[in-house]
Amino acid sequence: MNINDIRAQFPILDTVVHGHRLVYLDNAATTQKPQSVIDALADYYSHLNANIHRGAHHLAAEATERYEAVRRQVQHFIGAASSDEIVFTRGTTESINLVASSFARRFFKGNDEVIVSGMEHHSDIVPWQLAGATLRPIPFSDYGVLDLEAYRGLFSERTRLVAVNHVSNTLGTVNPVKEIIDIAHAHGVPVLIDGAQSVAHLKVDVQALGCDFYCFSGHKMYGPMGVGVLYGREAMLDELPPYQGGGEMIESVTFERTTYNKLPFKFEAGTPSVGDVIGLGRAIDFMQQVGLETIAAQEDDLLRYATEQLLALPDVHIYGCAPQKTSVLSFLVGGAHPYDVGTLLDQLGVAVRTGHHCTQPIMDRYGIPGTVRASFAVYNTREEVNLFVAALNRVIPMLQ
Ligand code: C6P
Repeated sequence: MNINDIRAQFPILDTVVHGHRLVYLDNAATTQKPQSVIDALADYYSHLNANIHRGAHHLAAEATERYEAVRRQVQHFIGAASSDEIVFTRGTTESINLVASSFARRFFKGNDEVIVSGMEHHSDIVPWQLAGATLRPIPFSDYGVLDLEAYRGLFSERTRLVAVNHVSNTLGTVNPVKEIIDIAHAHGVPVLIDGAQSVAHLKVDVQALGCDFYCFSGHKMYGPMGVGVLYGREAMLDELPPYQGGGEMIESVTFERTTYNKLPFKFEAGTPSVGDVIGLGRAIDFMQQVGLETIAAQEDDLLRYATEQLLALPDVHIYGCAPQKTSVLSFLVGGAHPYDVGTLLDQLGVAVRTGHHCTQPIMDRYGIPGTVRASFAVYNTREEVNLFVAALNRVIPMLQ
């Protein structure tokens, strides 16, 4: 599939913004959706809408089958051993909150510590604080590389879990999660991986990694908003108490006592977002049709090309220069506030994200208020990078 064929599948890319053709470089916030995903949502509500697992009628049976088929599809997509290990959630944030809440109730004893990286998203910081843990952050270098020696020194008898991202949404660093997991397991400590920024860019195999939990969001991988995944190793999920109570997660209910459903339904209380799950299945189809290698190669090329162009500009400082990096380019222009840069770029049709990107500890680490962040997806082109750099060249003099 060539890039024009890929782009033709994304109707939103034809949008005109302030008189310019949209150059969408905010893919780490959310990717755009191919027509097949948009059609899947319309088709679901036009022909299939029913509550699942409950009704005896044709639509309910068909919707249930389609929903459960996506569970098996996700299982194979990330290499899980069983579809019982795939729990549908609203997204990465809900997946991590689920684990934090249930894991703490099962395993916390008081004075509990969770090791996180210094480059975590707030979604992998705050749920642990809410659960009562003290956080022990792994420091990272100016380049944005985690200090694994310091990591080894963070373990204590109070360490209950390690929770780190696979790819940093702000620095683009691809973290050495296999090594991080092996070190934690040598201490008998389970590991949660925040995969929000990795599943759309790298081949993920949860069994090869050996992680205990892996979390991601549909909307960052060409799928709909409102759906995400929690992968949990079956033995681990079996140990955890339910997160929310309600329909579907029970086996039997009396006023005296409730028993819980088997996996994965124990963790799926209430009516799920059935159409969005079906849309997520189409998004995985899309990624597999294009090919994960093609996606990675295209994004790596764009990242390299854009980095070279930005390094040639006066007064531009890039944050995050790890040797293993993907898709994300964070930078500042002189002393200009990132919001000003982003607003001016928007006037020229270029969509980037500005601010702390829900990673305030990273900003504190560098002593900056935020960054401007360009992030790439498979439908972006070198021509768009040229438009972005040309726009920056127009913006920079306005900021002085
Ligand atoms: N990062 C960004 O622009 P949700 O919102 O639940 O889909 O994903 C949360 C999340 C968790 N971890 C990482 C590493 C993430 O990047 C995100 C979402 C977006 O960078 C929105 S702040």
